[in-house]
Amino acid sequence: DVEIPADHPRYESLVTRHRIEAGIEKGITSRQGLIAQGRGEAFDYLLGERTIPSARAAERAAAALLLSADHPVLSVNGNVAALVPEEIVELAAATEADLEVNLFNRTEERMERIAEHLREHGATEVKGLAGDGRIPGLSHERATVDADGIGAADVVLVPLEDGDRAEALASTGKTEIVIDLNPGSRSSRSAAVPIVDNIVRAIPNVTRHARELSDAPIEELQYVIDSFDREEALEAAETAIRRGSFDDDGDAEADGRNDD
Ligand code: PTJ
Repeated sequence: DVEIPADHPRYESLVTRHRIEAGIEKGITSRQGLIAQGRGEAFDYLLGERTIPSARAAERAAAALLLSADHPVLSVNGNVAALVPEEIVELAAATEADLEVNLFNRTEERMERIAEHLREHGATEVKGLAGDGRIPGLSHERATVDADGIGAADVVLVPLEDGDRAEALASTGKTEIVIDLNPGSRSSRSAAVPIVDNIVRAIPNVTRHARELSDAPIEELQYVIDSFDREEALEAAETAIRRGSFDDDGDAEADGRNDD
């Protein structure tokens, strides 16, 4: 194992990267997951590796949506399982949502390993292995879902999703919450609630909001949902990326983020 000194200026980012590597070694993350992580890191760096205010609002709206749903489902892929296994199980418990393993590159082996990994982190029931439902408009493997999971859901959280699938899922009329650091991705653009934040920060934040809102009346949940403006949030994220971590001269801020 690589030892990462806790005082390294980019500690969080290096730990996250290492978790993806470990996920590949364990057979839960795909090699494409590494590429996806690299892309995410670049956006996160430009965002200043922090939760911007518009993402915080999206995270609160996501919590309210999950709490007010009849059948919420949290979709788990190879990157999610590697990065936030315990945290996603906690979010499912806090919002009474189903967990469903749903892979872009579906193999039975990886499906089973991820389900097992989630159980090791406290999940009692993990859906996805039945694969008896389909998302319309997608070719074979990528369309597969559980009929009584994502197939029957009214609200679905899809973190780090491929754009094609995010669009197809949104067009089924389900309310889609996406976590994606790229505000310009088709996934972010097709979501009712796009959360432009690193999943390692986003999931615990949504859980915290869900706990805060757990006793709230439905009117208050609806108010939180209605006051969230997706266009405004996407624009705020894009603006933050364009100028966030650079000063007026175009130099990176001297805060250590450039050290590696
Ligand atoms: O495990 P599988 O087979 O389901 O495959 C999962 C991946 C992620 C490989 C697959 O869905 C894929 O290829 O996704 P994309 O098209 O690379 O999209 C992933 C998006 O997530 C990109 O826009 C990244 O910027 C973003 N992203 C990557 N890492 C993070 C992230 N967003 C938030 N937090 C991250 N840590």
